Amino acid sequence: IVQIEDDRTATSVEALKRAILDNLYYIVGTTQANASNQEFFAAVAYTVRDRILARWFATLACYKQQDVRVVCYLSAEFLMGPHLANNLLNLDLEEPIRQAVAELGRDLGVIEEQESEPGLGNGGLGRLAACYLDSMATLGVPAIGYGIRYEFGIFSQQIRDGWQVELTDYWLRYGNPWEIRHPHEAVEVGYGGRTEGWTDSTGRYRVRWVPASVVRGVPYNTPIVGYRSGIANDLRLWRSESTESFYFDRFNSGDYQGAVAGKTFAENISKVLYPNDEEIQGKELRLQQQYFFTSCALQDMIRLHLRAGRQIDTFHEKWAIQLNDTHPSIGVAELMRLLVDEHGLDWEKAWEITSNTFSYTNHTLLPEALERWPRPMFASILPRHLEIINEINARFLSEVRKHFDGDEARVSRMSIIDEHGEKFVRMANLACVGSYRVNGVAALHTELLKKEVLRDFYELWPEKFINVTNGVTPRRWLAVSNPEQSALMTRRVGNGWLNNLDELKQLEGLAEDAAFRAEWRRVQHDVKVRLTNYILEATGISVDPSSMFDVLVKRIHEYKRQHLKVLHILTLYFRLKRKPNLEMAPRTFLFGGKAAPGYAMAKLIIKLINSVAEVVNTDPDVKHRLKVVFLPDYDVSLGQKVYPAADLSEQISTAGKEASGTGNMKFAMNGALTIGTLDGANIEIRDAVGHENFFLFGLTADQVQSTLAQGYRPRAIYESNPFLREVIDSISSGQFSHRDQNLFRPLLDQLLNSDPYLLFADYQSYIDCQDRVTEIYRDQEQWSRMAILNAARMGKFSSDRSIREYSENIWRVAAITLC
Ligand code: 26V
Repeated sequence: IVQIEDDRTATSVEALKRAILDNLYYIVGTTQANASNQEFFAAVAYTVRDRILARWFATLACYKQQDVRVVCYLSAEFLMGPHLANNLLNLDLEEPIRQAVAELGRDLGVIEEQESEPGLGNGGLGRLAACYLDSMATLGVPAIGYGIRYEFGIFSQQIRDGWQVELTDYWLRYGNPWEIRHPHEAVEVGYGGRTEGWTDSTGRYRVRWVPASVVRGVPYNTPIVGYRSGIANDLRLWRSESTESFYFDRFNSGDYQGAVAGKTFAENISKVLYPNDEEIQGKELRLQQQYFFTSCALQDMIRLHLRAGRQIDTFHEKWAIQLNDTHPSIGVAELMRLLVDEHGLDWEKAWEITSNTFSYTNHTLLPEALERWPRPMFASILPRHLEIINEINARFLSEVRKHFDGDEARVSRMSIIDEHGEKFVRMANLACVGSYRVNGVAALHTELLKKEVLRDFYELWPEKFINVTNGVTPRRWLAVSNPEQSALMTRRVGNGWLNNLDELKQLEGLAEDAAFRAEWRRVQHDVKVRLTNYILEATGISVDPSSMFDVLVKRIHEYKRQHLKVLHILTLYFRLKRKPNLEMAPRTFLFGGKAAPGYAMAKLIIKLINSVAEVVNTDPDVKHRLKVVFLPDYDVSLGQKVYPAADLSEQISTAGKEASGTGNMKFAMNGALTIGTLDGANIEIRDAVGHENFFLFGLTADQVQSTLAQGYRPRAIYESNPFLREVIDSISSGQFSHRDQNLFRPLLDQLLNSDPYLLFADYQSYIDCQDRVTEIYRDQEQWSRMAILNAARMGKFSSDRSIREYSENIWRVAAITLC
């Protein structure tokens, strides 16, 4: 290795200035005087990337040399958020870059704001994948993230007349300085066609798949830098492109125009991320996407495996594949196809390899979110895979029959093919059968998987099931997003918490230190002023930074119960209407989140929030004691602004519905107090921070079940609770919809007649709990004590802990240090 301190590696302020100007001129193609902030951002990003490349190559060389098992995290979504600030922190380049940028006449904060975030995910699941990449690079876990380089990420959201409007997210408009395209590592992926038998030279019967069309997958690599670990792992996202011979038969018959039309099909596959929508179920393009990136990933691993001089039959010793939900679970059949059809292994050996390679993480208990593909559609897109799945299924079901003699009802429930009426391929069943570990994402969630959703599989293979509670990275979610509080904590306990979050335990004692509490509140106030300015700019609404910031940000879904929060706001509103001089500490209610474009009820909830905001914010009787704000276009960047400023974190899903939640962790780490149900990871957060430092309300998951089983009648609750009645009646009277009594009818009818998420059952408990919140908030000293204890006790919820558990209990990989 040639060691040269040059403009691409040196980190003195002078060298960084030269490097930025050099990149601005020769790569971006502009001059310092003419460069927009956007162009300047690109030059800074290239300057940082240059300083990553050496570690990137060293990391790969080191993995090769130590011959380690590599984790491949397969995920249809990676919700990375902007890279620059995070890379600067992890590389310890923040101060020299800040100074270099300043000396070139620009402000680093302004430059960072130029980066358009890669929104290649919907929410929790995609953001979890991003936190896990950060932790793997920090801990030195050899890892590759595999996914799709969508040209359009999650839509961006505008609010017009209170309604959500979706716009496309063309995040690549100004280019992407972080990625490097590797066309020489492209692979081919087939679709459709037929299968045929043949006999190989040893006389063995083999099957070959003759696809009708083939697309090319081209990898784009983005470095994932660990926090001061010297390590940079790879995120490999695949773009679909057309091959020269997309429609073989059309080329052969001279139909050049028709053949070129195939480009559209190929280029469509990586075009756009699907929003979590009821309507994805059964969409051909979605299955084509899933197969596309999964096949690309597996071919890439096999290529790397063989290139390292290894035999194919040791594949499972060197690769651990984590399936992030069922989206990549077609990989079980694809690896079998590659091993049996392409590499000539016999079925038993191939199955031993496959079933010792995959593990599956489940992320949802909602039955409507479990993936199933209509069998005819599956057969037309992946005919060979259906044959393979049938063979896997036949062998599996005979094992089930052996184990549970004669229990045909169980056999039919466990079958990978749903044989009732219209037939389906059940992807969760395929994932369970093909994996050596299956995990849920919080203790309650894993218990419910074992008891309900995957009960049959648990009874057959109890040893496969394990819990790994989610975590979030304290680098992005504390250090990058909340520099003020981070600095305060570091002044008191040093900076060891950045890669050992348990060290914040040392703050516990300071909860009793009045001077520290005062400092804590000063910092919190500054952070709230920062958000206040943003809110004014983004919405035109001015809020009071000394009011309580009560925040509910997450995807809009009925089970998350944003509308329960609305019932609370209106309850307070009518108290003020009855007694305009009532003493009430001012509260600012902040909402944010996207509704799936096809999810009418979620969109109506957004309209309801905005309609209530319009009335409450302008009512002179309220005298600014209540402010309701819907922040448009909630994404990672906005999350980074919101979590630090929150006083109260709303985690109010119906118990038993939220698999884990991860926003709950981001809030508490930043010192917000939680009001929440016993759902998902809330339960573990409450145990960690202390029951006395958490506002608990609502039915338990068991009580939810029994309430529904006993014939739940929400209308009876409405009739017997005058406050609830007043709120519901006011909405139906048109008080918030310019007298239109029909606008919110679908929502109200559902609540009164079925209320599947039990808002009415939890209403009074929620209101009473909110009144306790109000009471405690009046005592700022007490509130600060509780906030400090929350922040101090969140060590368990660092994604570093989660990744250690995956490494030890599932992947059996050892972290390495650089050689
Ligand atoms: C998918 C779908 C698809 C069709 C119908 C509506 C619907 C609703 C939800 C989903 C969820 C997809 C999986 C997901 O994002 N799960 C989230 O994963 C997080 C990370 O483990 C976890 O914290 C959240 O609780 C969980 O909802």
